[in-house]
Amino acid sequence: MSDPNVPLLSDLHDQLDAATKRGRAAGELDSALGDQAVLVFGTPPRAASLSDPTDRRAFLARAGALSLAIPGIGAALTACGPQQGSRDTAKPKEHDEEEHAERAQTAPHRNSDSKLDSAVLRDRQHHGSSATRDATQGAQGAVYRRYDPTLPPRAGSRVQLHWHARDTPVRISDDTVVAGWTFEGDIPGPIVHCRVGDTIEFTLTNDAVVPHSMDFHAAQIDPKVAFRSVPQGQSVSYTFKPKWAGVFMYHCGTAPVLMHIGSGMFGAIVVSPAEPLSAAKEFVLVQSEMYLAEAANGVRAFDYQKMLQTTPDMVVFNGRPNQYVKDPIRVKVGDRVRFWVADAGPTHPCQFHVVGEQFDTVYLGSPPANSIRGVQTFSVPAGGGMCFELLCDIAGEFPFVNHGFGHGQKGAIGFLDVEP
Ligand SMILES: [Cu+2]
Repeated sequence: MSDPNVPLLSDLHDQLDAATKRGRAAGELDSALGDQAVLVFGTPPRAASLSDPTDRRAFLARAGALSLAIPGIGAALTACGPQQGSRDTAKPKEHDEEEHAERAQTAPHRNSDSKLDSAVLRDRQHHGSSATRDATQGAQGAVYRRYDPTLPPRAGSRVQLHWHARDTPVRISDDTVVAGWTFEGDIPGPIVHCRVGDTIEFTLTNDAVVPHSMDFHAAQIDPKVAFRSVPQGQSVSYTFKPKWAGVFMYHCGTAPVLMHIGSGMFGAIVVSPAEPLSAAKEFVLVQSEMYLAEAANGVRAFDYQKMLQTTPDMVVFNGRPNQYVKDPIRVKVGDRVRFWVADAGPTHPCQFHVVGEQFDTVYLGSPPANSIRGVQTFSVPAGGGMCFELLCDIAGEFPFVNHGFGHGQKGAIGFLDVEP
């Protein structure tokens, strides 16, 4: 039975509403937020009665502090307006106090990340668009290339990656070229394959005009240092050892993150478990959404305002609409197929399903643990990754789809051809 003294999460909305109607200024709520506040999951302490205004404010403050408590999330949630922008994540800690004072005096929704980071939104010429000079130049000459979904072999226990962030036009279909912000010139960036405990030595050099960064979801590392933004011509390096198996997204974490992921700066790293899984044909699918402006000079830029509206023009696997319809993934009868499915978003999940087949195993977390059996469809959240296995014991052409068909219809579909 529920305890009447314990506030329910479902009441929070009403409480907030009522507080606002009583004239509580947004600024006052904001000023109650502090970096010391901690988000409490589950039921708050019994002493915190929401009927007491003081306790209610403390509770709201704790809940509201989510964006401050998780580095990067603050930037993602609040960085968005053209006039916003303030804090450089690379600044040393001693500046924090004055930054907080400065923040308290200004608009509640200002960007908690870097001035440089938001440059693209303040730039009048490219206001909220990926159409930089390098991203658009030579668009006519951009050649279509199928993105190979095959999981590459593991490179060894020490993986050295030196990647470049660069703007370049990318042809995603016969008639569409996009103004890409990329890792290594493609959308998605390269597939990385390693094993739990391997050492990844990573360097990002920024060749692009806008600052960029790299956030590996497979790393446990201080994001303020490792995932910091670097301006054009500079590099950031860090090393990590993945602790968990799975498929993990990587992405540029520069504010506004929505703009950078939405313009192509993402990809996947597959971390195989220490104990090998059963032999299989392994493929990597990264779903992403595309929000595109009308073509100008033969290239379509990614459009930040459309990203905010969250109705994509295309939803795609590995950066191209319907590419595996035109050129399917081919296996043989008797093969076990393992799909490592990551969802780069930036916003929508992938309800992954194979028509005419069933997954004998889906790993919800780190394989080989956390498996469930006999699954028709499972949702991979934006920013998440999951491992799907099926045994191909029947020949045929099996569509794999995002079964959220409003999105599947926009390009997140392909064929798995099982040949006799
Ligand atoms: Cu970026």
